[in-house]
Amino acid sequence: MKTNFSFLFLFSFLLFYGCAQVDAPKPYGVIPSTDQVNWQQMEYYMFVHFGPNTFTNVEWGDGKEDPKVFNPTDVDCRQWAATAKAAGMKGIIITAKHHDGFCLWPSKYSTHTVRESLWKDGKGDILKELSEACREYGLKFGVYLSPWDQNHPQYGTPEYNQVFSNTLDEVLSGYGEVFEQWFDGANGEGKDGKKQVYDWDLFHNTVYRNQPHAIIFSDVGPGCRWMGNERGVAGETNWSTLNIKGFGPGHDAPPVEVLNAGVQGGEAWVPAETDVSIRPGWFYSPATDDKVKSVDKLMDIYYTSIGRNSNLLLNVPPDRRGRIHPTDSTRLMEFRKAVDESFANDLIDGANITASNIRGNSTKFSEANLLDDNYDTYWTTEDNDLTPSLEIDLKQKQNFNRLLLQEYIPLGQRVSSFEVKYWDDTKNDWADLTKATTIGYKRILRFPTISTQKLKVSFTGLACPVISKVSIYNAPEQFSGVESANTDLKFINSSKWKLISPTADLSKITDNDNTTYLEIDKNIPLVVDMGEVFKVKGFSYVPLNKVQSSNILRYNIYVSENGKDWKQVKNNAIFNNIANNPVVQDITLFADNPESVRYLKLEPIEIADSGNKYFVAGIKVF
Ligand code: FUL
Repeated sequence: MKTNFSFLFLFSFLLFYGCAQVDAPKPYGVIPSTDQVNWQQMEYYMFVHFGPNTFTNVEWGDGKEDPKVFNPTDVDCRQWAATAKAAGMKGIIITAKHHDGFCLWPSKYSTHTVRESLWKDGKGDILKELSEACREYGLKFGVYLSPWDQNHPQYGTPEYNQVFSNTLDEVLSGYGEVFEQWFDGANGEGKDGKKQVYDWDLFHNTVYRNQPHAIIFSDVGPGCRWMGNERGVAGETNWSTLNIKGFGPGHDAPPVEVLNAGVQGGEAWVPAETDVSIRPGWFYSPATDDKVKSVDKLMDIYYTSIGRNSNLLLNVPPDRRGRIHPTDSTRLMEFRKAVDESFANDLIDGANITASNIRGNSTKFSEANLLDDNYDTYWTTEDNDLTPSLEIDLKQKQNFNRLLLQEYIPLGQRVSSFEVKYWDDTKNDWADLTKATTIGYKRILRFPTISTQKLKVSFTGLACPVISKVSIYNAPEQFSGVESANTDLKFINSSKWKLISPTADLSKITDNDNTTYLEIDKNIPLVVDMGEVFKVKGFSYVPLNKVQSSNILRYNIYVSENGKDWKQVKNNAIFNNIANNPVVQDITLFADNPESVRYLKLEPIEIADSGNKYFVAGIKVF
């Protein structure tokens, strides 16, 4: 009896001592701050674009709008918060001030605010109502503030930086905790064409002085980064690290391809955030009521954002009442249901996992940690084992089509690639299933449904992999999701069209294929002859679907009945936000009284990438 007891004691001591002796791996490269880890775990939150543009059908107001255009009839920020909560989101970021300079709170540093509007007789404050609603619903509150301000009289002078810093100070001290400060890098002209050199150090200091835990978003962080497009597609390879020295937001940002993929071994931890709108534009317009993204499209975005090591900031713009439109809220609930159903049942529960190596053979780092729901426990290996693998035995044949992996990012992003094989009964051997590059905080792979009992995941790390979670799901099959075309517009048949200028193949812009396009010299206008006179309301310009490429930014439009006498109907007009969001631009020329038109001339003035050529992937006339 006595001997047994001592033996047990010795055994427990050795076991404990043995475990305690094995140290965790050292962090690899740069690592996230605790605030960045907490932020990454939010995964999904709402963007709200609201302001004068909600009422004027434009994406970028020019700051000359009468503040009285902002006149929502029934603002209900609690409805926004309730919707976000029910959608499974963790917070809301609001456009407190967009490029038109209009402040959604009664700022003492501006005369272009809700105070000057008719809403609540000028006594309202959207930031107050929304921050309170977020607290009530247990959501985090964040703010978007555009340094570019086309209204402020001091924009373009050295004094403006202090004005903007005061404005920030006001917002960040007046409404409780702010989890994210969203800085739009856009830096256009202000009144009288004045340009501004932003004082980012001043702005950042103001944020951290007021909100030490806030994550600062910009093209280059420092808290998190823009991932390079507004389509919702983060890089298949997506490092949370980036080289930032010598770069800045806006004009000074690294190329979009770099933002999309991050930089392996980059000098700072600046994880990706995917900002994308549930509608084609960022602001509400009745014209997009029938263009709310489908559940399939949203699911696709889920996989290309959250499933690719990025947070998802989904924009849901309130309508002219100041409420989330029923179509959008219904879609959000359907989307949540689709996500919940896809990830309801983790088939790995109860599986046997055998690792090729366990660090110090310690239970502290064993495969069992992959199965629990504690992010802070993980499986890892000896330092020198950069290519370990996991064999997963599901104990019986299962059907599945998704694999989810999570690295424990407090020790850095370490996995550079991984391969997945399945056990093929018919061949009695392992067969290739899929492979990918980075994992990061979360990676979800989709593949056609497979039926097998065993799976093998082989990693290649820059340092020994540190994996917190592996999950396997059989999600209902998804479509890739294509946005529906605008069915409202009646387009003129192009079979009799001729291209007057340039001399080129017309079919490239009439074939409804957005991947075929013309590349035209900037000084040559696009002139189309429709073959006969039609009553015309407007036209659609289909840009090439590639961010910051040679799409037309500013343009003139002329129309003619005979090809000799031209009438200018647009002068120095702008395809708003086309650099970052190159979606089809439907432009109304004659809203109420369609005019007789046979010839259309599109004359580019400025190209989105400032180049000398421009792209046209399609032209339609309605
Ligand atoms: C861009 C802006 O120009 C758009 O209007 C929108 O606010 C988007 C989120 O950021 O840079």
